[in-house]
Amino acid sequence: MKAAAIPAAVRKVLAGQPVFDLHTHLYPPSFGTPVANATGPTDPWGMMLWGVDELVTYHYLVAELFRALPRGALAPEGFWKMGKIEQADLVWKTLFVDRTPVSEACRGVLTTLKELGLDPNERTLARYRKFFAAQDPGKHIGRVLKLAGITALTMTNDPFDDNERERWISGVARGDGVFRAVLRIDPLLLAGTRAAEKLVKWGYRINPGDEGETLREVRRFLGDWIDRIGAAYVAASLPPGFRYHVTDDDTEAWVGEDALREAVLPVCAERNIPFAMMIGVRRGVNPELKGAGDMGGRADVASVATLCREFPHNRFMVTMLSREDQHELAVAARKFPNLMVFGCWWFLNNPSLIEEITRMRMELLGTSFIPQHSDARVLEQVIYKWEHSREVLGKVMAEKYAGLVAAGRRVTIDDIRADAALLLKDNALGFLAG
Ligand code: HDL
Ligand code: ZN
Repeated sequence: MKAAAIPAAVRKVLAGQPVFDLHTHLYPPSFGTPVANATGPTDPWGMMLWGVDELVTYHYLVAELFRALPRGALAPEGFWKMGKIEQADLVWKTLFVDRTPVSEACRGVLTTLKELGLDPNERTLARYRKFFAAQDPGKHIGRVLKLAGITALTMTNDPFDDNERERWISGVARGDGVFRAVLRIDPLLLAGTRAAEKLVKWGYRINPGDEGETLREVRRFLGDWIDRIGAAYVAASLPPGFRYHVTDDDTEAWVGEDALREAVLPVCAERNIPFAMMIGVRRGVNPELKGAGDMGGRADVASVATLCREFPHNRFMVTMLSREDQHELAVAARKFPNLMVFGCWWFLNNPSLIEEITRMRMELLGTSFIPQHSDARVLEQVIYKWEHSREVLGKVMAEKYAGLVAAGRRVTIDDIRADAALLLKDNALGFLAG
């Protein structure tokens, strides 16, 4: 292929390459939807978030709202007391009308509206609301996933969340071939006492006086839920202070170390599924902002390396929140084939950082990494998150192919197709399969 033809070929191949979205907070209609719509009643705690009011009140935009409002004009608690419609109207006016929506989260809403055939220049949400109110959730999901080019994705399924747990226990919630389940276990590692109280309530024998029995019961709990939901993998988000150093002078024993070593990793190995660690989140630095109140911090890549070395029969998927940790993590992945680096997580999911990180990863790891996940919380976000990421990935791939041509290596359309399939789907599916 002529070098000049490569960029366009890459763009075309990526646009047509189906994606497996490795981490989202999306759910099918069986999990309930809080929006009154053409086909169903409202379910106030429904988990399938979709439509323009959810898009516009995404917690990324809530954080940006409070930076744009005049200081003192509205306290967060006043915002939380508003209804969803009122909140969305305020966000739209403040960030999209009174100001130029140049942030990535704002641009994302506009890309999504455009791809759905709506005019992103409306001064109010009225026309958008009319469009979404006329959609049937099931059909709308199909259309949105097609626009995003997603053939399957994983949910985030947290048995410690009573709302979600009840939906599984009652049998209404279920994963399927498109919405794959993932067992999310943060409280087990981060809030052992609270988790133990819940496990006892659910019938697991947690006995502070008998660690062996307790760990056996934690393993039983994990196995029960992996089987109940058909988990593709087990996941936890971890703070910057997460450490795992199995050394004689280990002075940095970390809260969840026993549960991790004696329960989570043995069960994942036994079930032949990966454990995903999303490391570096500092929760609630501004609790007034609720879901918008988290930030990140530098974490410890040596702990990831120790786990990969100490548990060669486990597979680890790792994403880290700090830009400064990305290079060290990619180097760690060079040392351990049982370590799969994935995504540009949360505050890294911006074009400038996706480009920097993807370029660095491709230079160190070739095509043996998973460049992106959407982390979408609202259904339609996958449209922009994947459109924007494909654009950046394509730019980096074309640049690397140009380097190959300069080195005398021919690049064919089959090369591009094979690489796109690995990066957007097959690396993830292959790592999940074992
Ligand atoms: O813990 C997580 O899974 C994070 O992705 C959080 O959900 C975060 O709030 C988020 O939405 N990131 O995009
Ligand atoms: Zn997430």
